[in-house]
Amino acid sequence: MYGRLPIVKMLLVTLALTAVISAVMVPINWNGQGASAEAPKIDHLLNVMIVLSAFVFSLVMVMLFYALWKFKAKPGDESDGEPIHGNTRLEIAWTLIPTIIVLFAGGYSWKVLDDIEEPQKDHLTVSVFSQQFAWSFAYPGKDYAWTEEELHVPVGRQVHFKMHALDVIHSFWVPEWRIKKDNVPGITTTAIVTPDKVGTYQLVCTELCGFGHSTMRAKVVVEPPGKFKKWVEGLDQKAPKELMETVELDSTTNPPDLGAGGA
Ligand SMILES: [Cu+2]
Repeated sequence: MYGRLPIVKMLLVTLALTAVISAVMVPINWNGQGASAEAPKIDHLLNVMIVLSAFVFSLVMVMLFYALWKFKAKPGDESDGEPIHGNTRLEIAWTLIPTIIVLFAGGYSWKVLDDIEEPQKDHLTVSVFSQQFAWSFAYPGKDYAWTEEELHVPVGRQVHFKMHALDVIHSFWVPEWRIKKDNVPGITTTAIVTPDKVGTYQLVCTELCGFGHSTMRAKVVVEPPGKFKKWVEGLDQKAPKELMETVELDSTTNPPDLGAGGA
């Protein structure tokens, strides 16, 4: 028989390998500059996932190389392998460990999502309209001041972007904000973002939506509240009737109330 597996040694090697991989991968700035209150939480979540993945990868590699080294047939050994059937301890381990990892990853992600989507009382609502291949935006009050190709938002205030796709599926993404949300014809989806750095960014469509997809961008300006207010007041276009009709027609489905349940 095999004798006892050096489980403690294998585990130590696994942990050491996990530490080495994590030390290389975690310091890398995968998402670039962050410019929202949500960004650090999402970046931290990504780092936690990297460490978990490094652990799983290391565990598999250590067991694979141990098996290759330990159970390699001697030269000239033509005999059959040992007739074995099942290994209860091993099966419990390979069921339990992944279950714990997946439940932890799911629970932690849930907590982060719940956290960053917590609505603030003083939030600003902006309607986003996407169509092949352009973005436009409507602001509340004053008959919905409307603007094309340029989005302004105040710094330090939570914004609820209500998304309306006019033709096919598009996706709203400002890399520095981290948040990404599909715009789906027929329903209203909502992205919740709290921009926390003044600056100019780019809104990118991240859903392949046709020939002009790669050009479907808009300028995003995050500015102090006073400047933002002036800018909105200076807009002279009103949202076209057809656009406001989609707002009424689209059913509000998102974000679903976490924990609301129901059949
Ligand atoms: Cu698009």
